[in-house]
Amino acid sequence: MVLASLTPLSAVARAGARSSAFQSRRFLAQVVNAKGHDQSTPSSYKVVVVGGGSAGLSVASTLAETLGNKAVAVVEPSDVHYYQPLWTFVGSGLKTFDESKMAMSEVMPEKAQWIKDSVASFNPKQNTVVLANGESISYDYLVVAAGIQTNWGKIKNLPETLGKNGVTSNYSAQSVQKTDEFIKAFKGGNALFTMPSTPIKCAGAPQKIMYLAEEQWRKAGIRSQTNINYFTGLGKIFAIDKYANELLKICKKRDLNINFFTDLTEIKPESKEAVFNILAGEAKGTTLTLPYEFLHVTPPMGAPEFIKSSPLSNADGWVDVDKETLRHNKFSNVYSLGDCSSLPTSKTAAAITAQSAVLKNNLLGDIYGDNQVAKYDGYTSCPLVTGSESLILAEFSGYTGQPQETFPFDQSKERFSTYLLTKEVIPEIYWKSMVKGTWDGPAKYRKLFGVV
Ligand code: FAD
Ligand code: UQ1
Repeated sequence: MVLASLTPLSAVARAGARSSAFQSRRFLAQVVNAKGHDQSTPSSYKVVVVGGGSAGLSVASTLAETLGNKAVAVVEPSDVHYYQPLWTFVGSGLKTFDESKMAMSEVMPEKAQWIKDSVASFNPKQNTVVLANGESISYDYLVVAAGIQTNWGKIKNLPETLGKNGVTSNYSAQSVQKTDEFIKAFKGGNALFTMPSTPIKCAGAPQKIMYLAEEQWRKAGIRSQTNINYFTGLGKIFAIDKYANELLKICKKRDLNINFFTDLTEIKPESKEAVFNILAGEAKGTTLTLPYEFLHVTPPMGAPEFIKSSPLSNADGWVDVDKETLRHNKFSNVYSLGDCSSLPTSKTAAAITAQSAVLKNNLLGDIYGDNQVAKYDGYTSCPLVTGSESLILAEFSGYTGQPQETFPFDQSKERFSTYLLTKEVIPEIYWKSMVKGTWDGPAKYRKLFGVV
């Protein structure tokens, strides 16, 4: 099937097509294990990976396979691993919640040691991390992949309102199914969708669910009694003009009102009102209060607190890494990728496919004395679902701001093919290949299709 042809060889073998180097790395790995790593001392590892999400698993799988049994530890507190990109489909009833989750024990690499706890703090000068239970774990190399923090409490009354009386969010495992329930129960009135001014994961997701809800309300015959408003704290609907222009046309055609520089600050559950701060223009500094019957909230997000307060963070709280090599700017045996990293591109699982290949190449290069440095080019992607049969597949570099598309057609146009790819094929790639460390993203297909 399609997947077989999309699944590459191991990332290590792929890195520079150095399969003989891979063989010798495996041999060396046994030496590293036998001499450098005492298997009976579980508090010391060749590599410690913090976080067993999309980024952590895609890196840990390859490293554990290459470095051998128990050379790699993954510190991860959760029993469940979520494929969060599916939550747009779950929130609109197009997929079930169960399809978005897997027991952590099922996806954890067999040869890695799963430490089921949280990291509380980092001591990079001592090469140790301290767990929530107080235990110290030491490492030769550290990979930080702890994701982004959703700050529900920064919207007044949101934590206690979420999942009740029409207030929902696809950004939480606890409320995503409520989105589907509330869309289907909606009988008309004001429907509000919000996007904060902070960095978030998948910057397209706050509007994808608006398109899917609008389609359902249109099909249910209640569209004429429904006002749909999108409030973004930012000044654009999408960062890249090629896609933003098409999205604005869709909004106009479907009577979706887009409000820029408006940031949700408070929910008044008794009166069912949402309060916004106006961030720019003549009304700057004032507030706007609107009644709602349906409210989809994307909460403000930021760097996880335990990273922010650590020596690993930059001024904004993200793990401070070089944007090309993914190596920490101060501590050379520390790497980071994914949503918690400082990499200046849009935070998505798609971006991680390219980041993890670079990180693994460079970290294994450190271990084996191989200095063919790989560089990340800022690739990221946002599959913008615009209906239950249509999608705009935005693919671009956050570093150049230019499209970086895989297929030999204009991906800014709505298509059924890219919808099916995103809904049916990419989830298969994720479970069968990405979490196993063997999916390096679509770069090679871009070359195959001659798109460069
Ligand atoms: P995560 O996958 O969030 O994993 C972080 C892990 O770290 C978690 O398992 C967590 O338990 C663990 N952790 C946290 N704190 C600690 C600690 N102190 N110690 C140890 N472990 C810790 N991306 C796309 O590419 N395409 C899409 O269409 C898309 N749509 C999305 C739609 C929605 C609604 C959402 C919510 C996200 C979407 N994304 C999409 C974004 C994508 O899911 C994230 O970018 C991706 O999961 C980031 O991976 P990560 O490993 O950095 O973080
Ligand atoms: C991708 O590789 C990926 O990771 C598995 C995603 O995460 C959910 C994506 O959303 C996208 C778009 C890609 C890119 C893959 C192709 C085939 C364009």
